[in-house]
Order: sequence, then C-alpha cells, then structure tokens
Amino acid sequence: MLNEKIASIAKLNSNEEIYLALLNLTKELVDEKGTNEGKKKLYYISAEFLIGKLLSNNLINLGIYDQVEEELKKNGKTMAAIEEVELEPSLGNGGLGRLAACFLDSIATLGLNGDGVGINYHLGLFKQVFEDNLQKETPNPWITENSWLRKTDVSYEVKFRDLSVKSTMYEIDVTGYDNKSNKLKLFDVDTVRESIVEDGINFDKDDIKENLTLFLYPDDSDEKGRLLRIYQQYFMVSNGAQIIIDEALAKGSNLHDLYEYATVQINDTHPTMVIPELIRLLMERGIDEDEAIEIVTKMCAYTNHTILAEALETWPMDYLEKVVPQLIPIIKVLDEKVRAKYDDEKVYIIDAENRVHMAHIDIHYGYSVNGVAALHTEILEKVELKPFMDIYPEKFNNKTNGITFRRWLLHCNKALAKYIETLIGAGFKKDADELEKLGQFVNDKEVLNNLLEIKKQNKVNLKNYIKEAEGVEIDENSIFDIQIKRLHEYKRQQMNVLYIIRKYLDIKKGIKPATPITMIFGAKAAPAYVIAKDIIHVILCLQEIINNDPEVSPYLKVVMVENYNVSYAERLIPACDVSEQISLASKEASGTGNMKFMLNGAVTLGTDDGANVEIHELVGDDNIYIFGASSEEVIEHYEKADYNAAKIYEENDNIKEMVDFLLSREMLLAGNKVNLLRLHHELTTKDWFMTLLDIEDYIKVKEQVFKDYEDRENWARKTLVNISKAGFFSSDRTIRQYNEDIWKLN
Ligand code: 26Q
Repeated sequence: MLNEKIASIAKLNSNEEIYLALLNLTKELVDEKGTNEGKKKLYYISAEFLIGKLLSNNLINLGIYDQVEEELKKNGKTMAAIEEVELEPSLGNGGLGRLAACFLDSIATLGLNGDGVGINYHLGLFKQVFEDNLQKETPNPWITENSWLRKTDVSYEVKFRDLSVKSTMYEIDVTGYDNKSNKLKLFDVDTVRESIVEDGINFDKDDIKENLTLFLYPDDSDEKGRLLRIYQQYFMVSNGAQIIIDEALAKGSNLHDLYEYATVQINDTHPTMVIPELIRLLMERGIDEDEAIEIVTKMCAYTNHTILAEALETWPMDYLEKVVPQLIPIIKVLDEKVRAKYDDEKVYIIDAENRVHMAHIDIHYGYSVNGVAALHTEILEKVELKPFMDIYPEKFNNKTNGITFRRWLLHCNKALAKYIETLIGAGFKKDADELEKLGQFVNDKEVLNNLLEIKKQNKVNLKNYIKEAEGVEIDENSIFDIQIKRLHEYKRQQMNVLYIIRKYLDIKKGIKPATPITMIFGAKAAPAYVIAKDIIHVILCLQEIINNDPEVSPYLKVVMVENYNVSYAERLIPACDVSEQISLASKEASGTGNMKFMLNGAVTLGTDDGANVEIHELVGDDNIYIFGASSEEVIEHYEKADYNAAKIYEENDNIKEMVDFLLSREMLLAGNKVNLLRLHHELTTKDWFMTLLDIEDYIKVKEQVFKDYEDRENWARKTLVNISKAGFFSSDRTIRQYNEDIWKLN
C-alpha cells in the first residue's frame, strides 16, 4: 500500500505537486501512528521554535526517506529539488529557538508525552537582505496555503486591559524518530493583517488585533513596541495556561492535583507570565490563592540561557498595568510573600524602581532552575544567581544542551552518516554514544582519507551553492573557516574581523598562507542593535575589498551569506574545517553550533566558554584549539572594572594597525564613515567584551590551526576524534536528563 503510494507520488509532474503529496502523506502516516500519551504531560513554552524545513526531517523520522528518494530517482527527480519548494518557517532567531526545536524532536523520539507551545508569527523574524554593504530588514512570510500547520477548533478568549481577542490554535506534527509523534501548538488570531506592514518591517503598533502575531521580536525601541511584546507574551501564556487546564480536566484532574497532569518548562523568561496566569485561572475556578500558588510552584521549571544583564527581562509595573492589569494583584502577592521571608533586596520580584524581575518569579515560584552547560550553571550558582542558590540549592541543576542527530547528521550530512554506518553499523542512529566506536580507526589511513574525501565533496557542494546564492566564487581547496551565529558583541565576530585585517595586511606585504583561506560568516543583527549592524557593515566591506583585490583574493576570501537560517546551516556545517566559537569566556551560556560542527568533523577554535569546555574535556588538548582569557579572569576584570581597551590600543602597534585599518582609505571607499568610526570608537574606548584582550592569542592560535591543517592525515585524525566524541551532545541525552531530574513523565 505505502510502497504504491510513494511510487505514484514520485510520478507526479511538478515538484510542487510532489511536495504537496508528500506533505499530505506525512500527515496521514502521523495520524496512523498516533501521538504519545500519558497521565502527565510536558508543555515546553517558548517564544521561539526554530524548526527549519520539515519534509526531509519527517520522512527520515517516519523511516521512508530512502524509499522516497529512490522512487524520485527512477522518475528523474531529486529530493533536493522537492525540498526547494518548502519555505523555512521563520519562528526563531538563534540558539534558544533551535534548542527548542531539537528538544521537541528528542521528546517525541523518546516517546515522551510533551508538546511545544508558542506563537504563529506570520512574518516571523525579519528576512535579512544586504544593500550597500548594510543589513536591511524585510518581512519573512512563510505560511503558504498548504503548509505543515493544521488548524484546530481549539480557541480561547484572551483578555487584555482594553481589548479581548479570540485565538485559534494551529498544530504542527512533531515526528519521533521511529516512534509516535507530538504537537507543536502555535496560537494565532484571525484578525491579524499582514498588509499593515509597509516600508521594511514597520507597521502600526497601535492596532493589537491586526499586529499581535505578525513578527517575532517586533522593534521594542519605543514604548509601544515594548507593550506589544507584553501583549504577545501574555497571549502565548494565557492560551498555554488554558489548554493545560482543559487537557488536565479532560483526563480527570480536579485541579488540586494539576501538577500530576502537567509540567511546564519555561524557556528563558519570555513565558514567565504563565505562572501568575495559571494562579489566576485556578483562583477563578475556586481554588484559594495560597493553594493555587503551591500547585503552580510544583508545575513550573525555568531554563536560563544567558548571564548578560541586558537580556534579563524586567518589565515596569505600569507597562504590565497597561496590558494585563489582572495579573498585577497576583504579582504583588508573589512579591509580598518573598519580602516576608527574605531580607535581601536582590531576591525581590518588584524592585525599588517598580520593575518586575521576570526571572525572580520563575525562581521563587518554580521547582527547578537550570543552566545549559556545566560552566554556565556554575556561574549562575556562584555568581549571577548566588542569592537564590543560597535560598534554594535543591532547585538548581545543570542540563548541558544537545542537538538532534537526525537533522544535524543523518539529514544534513548523508554521505558522512552512510560512511559511519559502513564502519560501525547503524546503532549510532538510536544510541549516539556508539559513535565512540569510531575511535578504533584513529590510525586507519584509509578511513582518515575517506573522511577527507567526504569533507571535500561537502565543500564542493557548498561552493556551488554559494556561487548561486551569493554570486561569490570560493575555492574548495581552501580552508573553510566558519562563524555562524546571532550577531552579538559578546560572540566577538569583530575579533574575527581583526584577524581578517591582519591576514589581508600580511598578504599585501607578501606573507602568504600555505593553503588559501575562506572566511565565512552568517548572522542576523537585531534591527535596533547599532554596533552589531556596524560589524556586519565591516564584514561586507572587507568582503568587497578582499575578494576584488587580485593580489589577495587567491589566498583569502570573505563571504557573509545573506539571511543565514537553519537551511543554510545545514549546508555550511558539513563543509566546515574550522569552527569559530570565540565568545568572551563566561558569556556564551552554551552554544549549540559548536556541537553541530564537531559532529560533522570540524575542529573547534574557541575559548573555554559554554559547552566548549565540555567539548575540550571530551576530545582532549590535541583535538581542539583553545585560546584567550579564562572565565575566572574575565569575571575578575568585570568585578574590578580594570579592563582598559584604550591602553591596549595605544600601547600595542600591532593591535593599533589592525584596528586603525577600519578607518583606512580602502575601508572608507567601500563603506560609510559614520559606521566605521562608531565601531572604531567602540573598540578603542569601551570594548565591553574584551576583544583587544584576546586578539593576540587568538591570532597566534589561529595561525597554529592553519599550520596543522597542512598535515592532512593528522588533521583527519582530529576530525575523527571530534565525531567519535560527539555522542554526549545528542539532545536525546539532554532530554533523558530533563525527564529524569525535572519532568518525571511516565
Ligand atoms: C530579552 C529581553 C527583551 C527582549 C528579548 C530578549 C531576548 C530575546 C532572545 C533574550 C534572549 C534571546 C535569545 C537567547 C538565546 O538564543 N540564547 C542562547 O541559547 C542557547 C540555547 O541554550 C545557548 O546555547 C546560547 O549560548 C545562548 O546564547
């Protein structure tokens, strides 16, 4: 039956028809297999779900990918062409959203009863285009008439101070690998109007009914924008809270026992209002306030993804008053209870300026607080959240992030996955730890050679794609050095920029690299993040200058890919030689791109930060390149406020030469003085993330990386060790730990 269906789909005429038929077939198969069930259910609430394209992923998880591909081949078609029909859902920004997507995959794969809850943003995060070497933002519509979204008849009323909306719930199937499925529940309003968007991503911020679910992270540089974010957050959690209660009631809960039916993972602070909202709804249903608070505290668990102070959400009380007055009395009671028990102002929910600290609600009124890598959790416990750790040591725990190997190996690097299977069998697909078996081949020349060949082919594939997508010609025999992640000063793309400048100046002086180098970037900058956009500007200017310089371009190329997203990552990561993970130590909570690169046989050049620390421990000194100040040193610099960028710049000619190149004749010709001056000023006066502190060590170690690349066999050995040790970073492991320590489903 199924065989015949697939065979007949493959015979359809157009790629569009085939895509649509496969989409419908997937939905049928999902319905046949059924969903994971159980008394207790996990609700993973998140502002972002960066799920990527779903067709191939679903076919792999349903076990029919190879068959579909074969039938297509018989008819002169390819999966790659069919995949092109699908638009990538634009429901996330970076690591936090991609982590949520990997987690959903693993939750379903492990047969756990857990759904995602979020918002169906019509225009998603903006789409990035480059114009005059600058980032411009445009809407990113991704919902087509036939999509993975399934409209349900679930609808709730969500009341705000001055209006009320009726929601519609859509669902996207989350297929488990060789298992049943779960749902990603996305809430929307029917009244939203895409046509109110004009001139880039601007729109009338007043009309909430029309703009509520347009964009992820709408511009919050004015008050209206910030209020809109509160509207969005409340819309998300009110719907979430209502469905949690409804589903529990349907299973026989009397609400006093709600925590036996539901557990809520709060993904960063954005869904924090689910706590007061659940309390409010329980009270509305006749449960007294103290008991309601107790019930909810047993239900909610919080994941922290950052220690950057500016990313920790605090909302002025009067903003909340303007949008969700019904929560104010509850938030006040939650704060009063804290004040009654503790003297330390640092743990209050409402501070002296009448701002509400969302994370503090989560920590006091949730049963678990976790960081996302060992170092990150340690910093939370010992520094950032120490006053809370002193009160609630039992709540704190670490859950080192992971990635789904279905998408980040089986799907994106089929050649490598197949080759691994010939070496160690198919067991690693279900049990990632089996990758360790590759260790037996560290001295097997044939295996090492084959790994190099696979990498080479992936580089050719990327080269062809980049030629088509960006119009830039790169050399597959060059070293592919890749930094892809959100643009942020702490991630230090600007340090990589300084390296490029150093290389350019060296080549101009006649010092040429043994093997040419291709520096690849992908990153979106938040629309209002001025310096981040300046850094993009500089990268694009360098791309123009270097790639058009016949003296330099045979040895060095720069490519910043436009609109970096999950689909692009799937092409970039398998082709990477050197993985750039160069955040200022202590600032990158975990990183997950680092894990994807490792799994695909890239070697990490990084600081001892986030999960790099754990990668370092697993692969050992010989198979990773670590540089820069340690997290302890960095934390000490901040505590003593003794870091002085101006001094380093003035006293070091080498550094001065690189930084001053930003204002060189070449740069001023390619770029804008305002942007270049601003970045130069930032680096030479403030440099909050200590680029100049680490730049020399970075350059030194990076030169060593490129030198070591020359010994191809030894390099291949490093890539093999990285792949063989990547099993720990399977999100299946992470999710098992969440379930054992936090959710306790089944
Ligand atoms: C904060 C305040 C107001 C508005 C928005 C925000 C905001 C929005 C998005 C704060 C943070 C984010 C996104 C954070 C994020 O992606 N964090 C990353 O999470 C990954 C998964 O745990 C980690 O691997 C990364 O280290 C971390 O940077």
